[in-house]
Amino acid sequence: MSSLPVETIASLADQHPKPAHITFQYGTAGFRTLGNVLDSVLFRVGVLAALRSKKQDGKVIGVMVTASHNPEPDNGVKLVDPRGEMLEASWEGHATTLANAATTEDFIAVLENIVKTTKIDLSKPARVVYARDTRPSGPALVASLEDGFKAIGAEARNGGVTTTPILHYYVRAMNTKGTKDAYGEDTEDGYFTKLSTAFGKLVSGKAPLPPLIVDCANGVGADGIAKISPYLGDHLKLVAVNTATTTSGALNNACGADYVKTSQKLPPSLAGHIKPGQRACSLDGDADRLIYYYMDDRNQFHMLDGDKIAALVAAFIVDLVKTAGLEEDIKVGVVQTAYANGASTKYLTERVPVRCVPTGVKHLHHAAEHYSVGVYFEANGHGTVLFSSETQAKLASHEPSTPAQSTALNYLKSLTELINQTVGDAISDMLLVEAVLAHRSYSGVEWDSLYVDLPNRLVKVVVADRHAFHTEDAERKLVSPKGLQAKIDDLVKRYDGGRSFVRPSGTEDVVRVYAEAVIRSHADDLAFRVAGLVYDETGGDPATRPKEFI
Ligand code: G16
Repeated sequence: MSSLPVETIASLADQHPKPAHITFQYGTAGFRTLGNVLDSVLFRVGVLAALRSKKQDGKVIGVMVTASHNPEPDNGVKLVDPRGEMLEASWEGHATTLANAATTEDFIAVLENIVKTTKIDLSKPARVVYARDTRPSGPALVASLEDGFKAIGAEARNGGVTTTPILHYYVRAMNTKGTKDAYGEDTEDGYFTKLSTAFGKLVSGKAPLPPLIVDCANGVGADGIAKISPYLGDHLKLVAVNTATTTSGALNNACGADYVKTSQKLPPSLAGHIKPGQRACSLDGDADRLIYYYMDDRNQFHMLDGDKIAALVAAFIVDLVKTAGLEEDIKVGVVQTAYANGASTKYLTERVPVRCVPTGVKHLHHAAEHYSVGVYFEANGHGTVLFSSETQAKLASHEPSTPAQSTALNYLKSLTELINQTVGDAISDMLLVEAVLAHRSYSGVEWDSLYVDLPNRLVKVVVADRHAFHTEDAERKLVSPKGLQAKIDDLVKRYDGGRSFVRPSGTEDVVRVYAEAVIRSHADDLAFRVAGLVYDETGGDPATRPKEFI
C-alpha cells in the first residue's frame, strides 16, 4: 500500500500558507470569497481533488475556478464528481476541514485522516481536469491549484478558460469515453457539435426564429456564444452583447443573469439594442445561469426567469411523451426551491408532480434523479433536465406505431442530446428554450402568458454573522436566531397572498430575504420590512441601516 508523498506535499504547502483569521467554508457551490485570500485553498483543493479521484478508482475529477455570478474581485473553486455532478456532500466536510488546517503539519494530519477514514487506496491513479473563468485572479489561483496536483502527483489536464458547464461536460465525457454511455467527445468541438446537431434536428422544418440578443455578462459565456454561432448556421442567429471579458470591473457589473433577476430590470447596456417584442437573454459570469426577457409594445420590461423556463420546458416534454405514446412509462416531475414564484408552483402542480428542496444545484439535481424525466430550475435561471437511464433505454427501444409517435420520439431523443444533463448550462438551456419556442410558435409574449408571476422582491442583508441563521422545511422557516420566524409570520399575515422567507447565502457574505404578494407595492413593502427586522434583530448598526429597510 503506497503512502502520501508527505515531504513533497509539505514543501509545496509551505509556499501556500493559510491566512490566519479566515475561516473557509465549502458552501452552496464550493469555496467562494475574495480571490486574493484563496491561494492556500486552491493548493489544498488540488490535493483533495487527487484524493477524490483515487477514491473513485482513478476516475477523472473536475475542478472549476470561478465565482460565477459574484462580483469580479471574488473567486472560488468547486469540485466535480465523475458523472459531471457536484461533489458528494460527505466530501464537502473534508474540503472545509482541509481548507481550515492552520499549519502545514495540521494540513498533512488532516490529509492522513481523510485517507484513513475514507479508506483511500493511494496506489490508485489520480486524474483531474480543471478550468477557470475570465476573472483577473484566475491565473494565479490556477498556478496554486497546479502546485497541489504536483504535490500529490496527479495527472492533470488543463481545460483552459471555459464555461463551468463545459468543464462538467468534460468530466463526464472523459469518464465515459469508449463505453456504451459515451457522453460525447471530450473537447469544445465535441460539445458544440453535440449541442448544435441536436438543436438542428429539433428545429429543422420549423419557421426560423428572429435573432436572439445574448447578454454575456462580460464573462466567459462571450467566448462560448462566439464559438457556437458558426455551428448553428442558419438555424439561429445570436447577437452577443456585453462581451468585454478583459475590461477591468466589467464582469457581472450591471449586466448578466443575476443583475436582471435581482433588479428585475433590463441591463442598461441593452437599452436601444432591444426592440419591442424582441426577446433577449442574459447569462451569468460562468454561463451556468440563464434569464430571458422582452420589451412589450409600450416598452415595458418582462422577465422570463428560471420558473418560466421550467414551465415552458416541462409542458413541452409532457406533450411529447404523450404524443410518443409513452405516458404510462415516463413520468415527468419538476423540482424547485422556495424562491420559485407561487404562481409557477401552482401552474406546474396542476400538470406534474412538484417538489421543493433547499437552494443549491446539488439538492435539485438529486431530487430530479427520482423522476423518469426530472426538470429542475432555480428561479435564478440555474437548471437542467435529467433523463434517467431507464428513460433513455425506453426511448431507444420503443417501437412507435404511428408517424406522429415516431416524430415525437425522435424529438425526445434529440432533447437528451441537446440538454447538458451534468449541470445547469446557459448555452444548452438557451438552445432548449429556442427549440421549444420554435415548436410552439411562441414569442416572449405567449410564453410569458403561461401564468402571471406574483410580484416579488429579493433583498440582501449584510449581518454580523450569517452562520447564526439556520433553516428547516426546505429553507422556508428559520430555526435560529430564535423568535425571528414568529415575527416574520406576523408580518406576512398582513399581506394578501403574502409569503416571505430568510436564509443565509452559501456564496456571498449576506442573508437573503424573499417576499411575494398579490400587489407589487405589498411585495416590496413586505421584503423591506422583513429585511429591516433581520437587520435590527441581529444587532445591525443603526448608522449603516440601508434606507430602504422599513
Ligand atoms: C450558485 C449555486 C446555485 C445557487 C446560487 C446562489 O450559483 O450553484 O444553486 O442558487 O449559487 O446561492 P446562494 O443563495 O446560497 O448564495 P452560481 O451561479 O453562483 O454558481
